[in-house]
Amino acid sequence: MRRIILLITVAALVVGSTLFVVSVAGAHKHPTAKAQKHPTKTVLIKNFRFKPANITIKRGTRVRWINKDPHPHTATANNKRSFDSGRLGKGQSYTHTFKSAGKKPYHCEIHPFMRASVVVKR
Ligand SMILES: [Cu+2]
Repeated sequence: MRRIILLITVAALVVGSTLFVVSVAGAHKHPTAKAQKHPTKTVLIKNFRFKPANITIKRGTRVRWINKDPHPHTATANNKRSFDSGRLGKGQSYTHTFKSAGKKPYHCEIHPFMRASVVVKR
């Protein structure tokens, strides 16, 4: 009887530690690798403004716009082709990865006075 209890205890320890090692390894690998591949910059849309309005980033950077206003907004490239968030409701966000260098002016389609830009460096 004692042997059985001992065996069960050992088995439980082995399974438990294996699960622990796997979960720790998994938790470590994933976000780090992803974050290094595409660093992310956040632009808030608040009080009818893009904050910060002008940002400079490196090529390959992801920009994430988050609408903090209770009103809908968009983040739309002035040329309409490079990127367009579409209508973002309260709390919604849109992400775009900038792959080519240059100055990318953009605005809000609903409130055209809301203007801002992203400068992408090589
Ligand atoms: Cu707007």
